Amino acid sequence: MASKILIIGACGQIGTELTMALREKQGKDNIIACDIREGSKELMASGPFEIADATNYHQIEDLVIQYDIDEVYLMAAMLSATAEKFPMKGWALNMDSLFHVLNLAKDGKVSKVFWPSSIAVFGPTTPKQNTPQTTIMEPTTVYGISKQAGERWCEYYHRKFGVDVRSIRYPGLISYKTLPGGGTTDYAVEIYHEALKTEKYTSFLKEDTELPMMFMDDAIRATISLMEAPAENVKIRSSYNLSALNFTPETLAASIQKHIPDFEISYDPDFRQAIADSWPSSIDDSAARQDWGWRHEFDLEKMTSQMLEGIKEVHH
Ligand code: AKB
Repeated sequence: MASKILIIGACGQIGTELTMALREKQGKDNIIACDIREGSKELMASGPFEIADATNYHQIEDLVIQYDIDEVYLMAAMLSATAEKFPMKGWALNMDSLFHVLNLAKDGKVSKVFWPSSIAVFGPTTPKQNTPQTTIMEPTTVYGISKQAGERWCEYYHRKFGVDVRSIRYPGLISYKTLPGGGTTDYAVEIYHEALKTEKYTSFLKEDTELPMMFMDDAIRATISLMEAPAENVKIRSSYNLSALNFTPETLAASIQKHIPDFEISYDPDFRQAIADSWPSSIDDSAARQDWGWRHEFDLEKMTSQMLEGIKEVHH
């Protein structure tokens, strides 16, 4: 029998596509989507949806009982740029929601948990190129501190209580179906929309700021394959490094210019530059490749073609 899955934060950038992909794979009635507000028309029409606040333990527990949930994907979070503006709110959302889900698993109410971490767990003292799985981690953002603490708690709950929790340190995620909100890597999505709309974009990061990135299809495939991996293959219970591409605003603009020759980029860095400067430029993900067979499929050229086509189809 297919597992019953609850996706918390189902209307966000990752949640929307994860919900659709899992519904396609496991049947729409086995995937219960919830969020604090309604999402895209496509998501709302695709299967069961409930309004719930990730920081309210009882609301989440009620859904787990009502739908007899086996697995929870906790995708609700406040991202890096917004959390710098609302530190206490960011900390509360990111940590409270995680404890609720870990405690449900510890008490035997759900059997498996997915929780997303991020490259934001790293900081300025971390080796910047090909950042190892295990290395110095001194994050300097509220979001990064919450993700690093979250990783420690995931590993603790696994070691101490046997909780089957699995996690990925996502790089910046590029998608066309749902916009990201409040992240430092969001420029790499906005740029495609503006290229199609006005043939111009002003980047809030400098031209040579290199960051690890990934196309959403790869991220969804990675997430589902980590969750499907036999438990004994999941050797890391904090969070796995995951990598696909690394690029700068300048290289991204050049890949768009191959399709839209008149596209122009300019630069006006803001507070997000300091956040980006504290993160790695590239990531060593050999543990994920070895333990559960991770391979990325999208390179920069393939992603740019797909993004431009996808945005035209969905938004124009
Ligand atoms: C952000 O920019 O905050 C996120 C992330 C890298 O976790 N996209």
